[in-house]
Amino acid sequence: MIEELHPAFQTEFEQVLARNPGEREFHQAVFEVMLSLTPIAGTHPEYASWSILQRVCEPERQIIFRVPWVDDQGTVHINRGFRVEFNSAIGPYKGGLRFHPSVNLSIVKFLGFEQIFKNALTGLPIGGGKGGSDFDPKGRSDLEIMRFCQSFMTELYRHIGEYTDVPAGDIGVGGRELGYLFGQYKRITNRYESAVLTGKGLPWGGSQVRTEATGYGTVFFADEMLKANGRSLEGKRAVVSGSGNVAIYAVEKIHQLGGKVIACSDSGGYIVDEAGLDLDLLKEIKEVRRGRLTEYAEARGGAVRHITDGSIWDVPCEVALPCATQNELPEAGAKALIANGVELVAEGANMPTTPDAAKLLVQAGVLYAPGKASNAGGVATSALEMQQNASRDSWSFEKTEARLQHIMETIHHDCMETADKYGDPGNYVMGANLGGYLRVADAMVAMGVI
Ligand code: NDP
Ligand code: 2IT
Repeated sequence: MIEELHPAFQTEFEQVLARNPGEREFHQAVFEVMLSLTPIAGTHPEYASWSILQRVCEPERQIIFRVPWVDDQGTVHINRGFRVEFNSAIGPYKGGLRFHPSVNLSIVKFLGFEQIFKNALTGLPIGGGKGGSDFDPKGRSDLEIMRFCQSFMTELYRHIGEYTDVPAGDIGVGGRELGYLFGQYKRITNRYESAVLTGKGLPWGGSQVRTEATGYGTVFFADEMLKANGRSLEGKRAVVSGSGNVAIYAVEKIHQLGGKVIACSDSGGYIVDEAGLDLDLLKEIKEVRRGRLTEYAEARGGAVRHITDGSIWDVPCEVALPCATQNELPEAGAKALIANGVELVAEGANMPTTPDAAKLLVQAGVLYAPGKASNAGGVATSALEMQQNASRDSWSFEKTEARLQHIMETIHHDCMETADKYGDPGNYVMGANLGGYLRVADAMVAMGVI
């Protein structure tokens, strides 16, 4: 694996392996970025002399804390909380909180590392960070969720702030959780510091379009990729994995742009609805009832298949958007997609495609966008929420969506331009990683060794 890297970066990668043993996802994320730096190996002596790459790979601060809470039966539970403040060269740390039993330091670090470059690509002044907990919200009552969020914030509050670190949602953290988190922050600090968190509800400092932003942004990006190749979403069959926040609004925007989404999934399996997903039903089940996709199949009767074995990537489609979680699209999935004639894969999730799968897609000529570029609409709209909070303003849905679309078009343009300039036209992975890296590295050089 390491031989694929330019010799100039091999020692750095070996150091990352040695300093962060066992952190598989973090290694994967670092490797992908280092691979994309090949065209600048040896071209920026100031990066080498300031040890930019080594510093980028070492978080500025890592916080791990105990989160005790009491369930409805009076039993005490102990979870682990994380916040990795990775890089603040271009702005306060910014990135979501994930509540999922699989959360560990490696996962938080891979997410925080990717966030650095994603946030730089938005063109907005936000650094990179990520956090979360191994807490499992499934099956918990509202009161249990509230008590957990309050306990989590009782430690986190001392580390965050409008000018320091601004968390938001991610898997398992949405409007409900952010409400409890913001309430506890406000109570402890006695400050109505709106821009300390994003993804807030509209009546208390939230932004229009933030709920929709990641899914919409991913589809705007996919649309740009198709347009750049003389194609469009009109009439395309699409498959979207996941059925959470990102997936639901990716489905909505695909339908608005004339495509048809025929399959989505949750951790219990996937559904195929050849008529096109019924979005109202999906929202009712997932956003209101917090239910399972089996309920969708039950409600639609025999017309819909719920499949618990096999893979959603076996469903033939032209457009595939992985919007669930990391490494959910493996080599076998890529092979199935290619065999069925997929034209485009754009990542709504973070690092959903394994390195082997990504290689196959690119070799097969599939248009392939990494999450850093294609899912940046969520965090970009978070930065727009911070702007509105700072100016005590609130923008219309139309204005905010137009800003989001423009940002996604600009990211697409910048990725293309970087890939062209560095000799690999059409390579969105290289364009995103290298483009984001150069912005952060130049800021780090300007600020000296800190
Ligand atoms: P949600 O919690 O709203 O939804 C997650 C969805 O993915 C659910 O359908 C869930 O199924 C499924 N899922 C999660 N983990 C697994 C797993 N291990 N195996 C199978 N299915 C799984 O999260 P989001 O929609 O917010 O996030 C989805 C992805 O998008 C993540 O990778 C996140 O990092 C990324 N992202 C999110 C942004 C945002 O603004 N929210 C911004 C940019 C990226 P189930 O309910 O059964 O667990
Ligand atoms: O992965 C991501 O970009 C997010 N979960 C959103 C982060 C944010 O701060 O809005």
